[in-house]
Amino acid sequence: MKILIIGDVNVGKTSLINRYVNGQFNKTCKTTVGVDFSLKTLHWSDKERVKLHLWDIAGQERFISMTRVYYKGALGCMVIFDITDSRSFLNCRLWKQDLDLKTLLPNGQPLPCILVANKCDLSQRAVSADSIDMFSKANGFVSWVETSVKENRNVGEAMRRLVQEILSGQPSPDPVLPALENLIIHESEQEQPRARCC
Ligand SMILES: Nc1nc2c(ncn2[C@@H]2O[C@H](COP(=O)(O)OP(=O)(O)OP(=O)(O)O)[C@@H](O)[C@H]2O)c(=O)[nH]1
Ligand SMILES: [Mg+2]
Repeated sequence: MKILIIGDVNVGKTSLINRYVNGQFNKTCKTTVGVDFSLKTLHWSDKERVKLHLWDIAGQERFISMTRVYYKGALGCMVIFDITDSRSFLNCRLWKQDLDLKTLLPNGQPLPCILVANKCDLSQRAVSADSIDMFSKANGFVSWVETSVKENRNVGEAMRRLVQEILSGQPSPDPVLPALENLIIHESEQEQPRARCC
């Protein structure tokens, strides 16, 4: 399942992925150039796993018009901002517009997209919960969540919520959509170790 992580420069996209995938946080993180990829297997339930392909798109990429290529085939998206930086918050509208302009699910619906208010460990907040709530509804986000990648608050919850939205996507007569079901790997279907020959 391909998931996009987008938002302005310095909001914490790479840090969030690093926390989610490796359980680590670095105070100094190099700015991303282009795009990075990470893989994570999410244990969805006792018997089901979901393989996540996380695409970490550099904040600068909104100006470079390569995003259409990066967005291709994605099933969900996180748009992240820094809660101490109101410009990064307002720019989430531009990210969402860019996404909606260039992507559609196989059933013709827009991609489920969650708004993530990061760095909530910092005291100098520039955006209130009420404005985030209004903004989230006005711009068609499925929901929003406050995170601190630094203190590991709500990172896993945000991803789970997004995956839940993706998996509960509207049923459609489109023959491509049943493929959504195939995103879940049942434990009993795990690859058995193969007898090696030669
Ligand atoms: N206090 C605090 N700092 C954070 C948090 N998340 C990330 N940071 C810091 O924010 C800075 C930028 O983080 P990155 O993950 O590189 O940001 P990015 O969104 O990937 O930026 P680009 O790759 O340039 O688009 C780094 O110094 C991180 O350590 C957080 O939750 N709290
Ligand atoms: Mg980055």
